[in-house]
Amino acid sequence: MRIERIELRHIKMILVSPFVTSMGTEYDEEHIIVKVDAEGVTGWGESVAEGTPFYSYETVPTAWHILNDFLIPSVLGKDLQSVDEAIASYAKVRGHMMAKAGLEAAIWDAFAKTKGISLSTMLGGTRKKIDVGVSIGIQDSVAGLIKKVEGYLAEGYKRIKIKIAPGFDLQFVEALRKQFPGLLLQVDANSAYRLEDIGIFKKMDDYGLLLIEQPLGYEDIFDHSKLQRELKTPICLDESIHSLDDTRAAIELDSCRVINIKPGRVGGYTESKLIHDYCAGMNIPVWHGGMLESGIGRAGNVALASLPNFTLPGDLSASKRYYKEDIVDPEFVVNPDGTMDVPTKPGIGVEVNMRKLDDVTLRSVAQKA
Ligand code: OSB
Ligand code: MG
Repeated sequence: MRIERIELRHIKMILVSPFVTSMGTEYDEEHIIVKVDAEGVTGWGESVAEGTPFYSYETVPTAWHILNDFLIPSVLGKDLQSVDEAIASYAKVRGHMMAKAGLEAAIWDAFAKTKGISLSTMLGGTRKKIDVGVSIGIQDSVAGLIKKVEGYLAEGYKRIKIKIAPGFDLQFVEALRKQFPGLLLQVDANSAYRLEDIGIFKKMDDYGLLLIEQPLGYEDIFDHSKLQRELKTPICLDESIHSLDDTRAAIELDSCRVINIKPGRVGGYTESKLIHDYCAGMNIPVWHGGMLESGIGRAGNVALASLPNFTLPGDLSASKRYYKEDIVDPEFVVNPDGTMDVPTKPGIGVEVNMRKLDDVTLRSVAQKA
């Protein structure tokens, strides 16, 4: 498959409501859309580097630079036989996982379309529907949170995740558990605590949470092992995991008992699959995280989440939970039973709506072979 042209688009989409976490408040989401043209097929990917370096050191400008100056030139004009060959051509670039994942996703899509199969099939997916949950930002009040949760449960969502931060934690967990005794509930701290805060987690340990996501440092594996040792509730790592090697370290040290897989954080679907397979062999459940993607990124993520060891519901919610209008047709919806359909058409299986994509594009650049 000869790579003839690659286009980048810096997009900005306004969230339906501000997303508040321990890292700050997001009103909109900036990402990069990657479009690869290759012998009559078009592959689409989304790089989830954000406008700010608060979740990850990568930002839209750093990912744009790495894509434009290093990754794209390494694959442009090549007649690629496989996704692995594309990855090998830029393997000497260190880090910048979100930049790499955006390009890799577009190449996966183009290959799947060339073969006429869905991305789910090409990745080894085994499910036609996946279980989905919703990630809720920090709310002003307990009453407000309960109302939000009621709304999402009525839409079918199978699992609720709430963001926590010091001072905005136990009261919310306690209130939700009281109101919804059987609720599948988990929390995400985005690295807002230190090991000295163990007392808070010991209290949280009694509320039957599915997991506690990334309580400590965003690169830490060691202190999490000390915390996990003191808790019944599984710790799940997000920010600290950038590769299969990080995953092995975290599992072998018992730093966590669940892994959140985000392709953007680990450099793409290929590394995600390696982590998925390793965890399957170690009896470690995985689930698919989210980065408030547009429908382009979401489509590939839903395909990845159809692999067998994604046994916990993902942060893969309906398009309308994030944006008034998505940039793909059809938009992603949640079925009343809390599942989402895995697209079956070739590649990512949804059409990019060019008019809507143009509306959210701030700037673009293209390179031709
Ligand atoms: O930590 O999982 C996270 C969004 C942006 C950055 C980090 C995170 C999140 C979410 C949202 O929790 C998940 C979603 O896309 O629904
Ligand atoms: Mg997280």
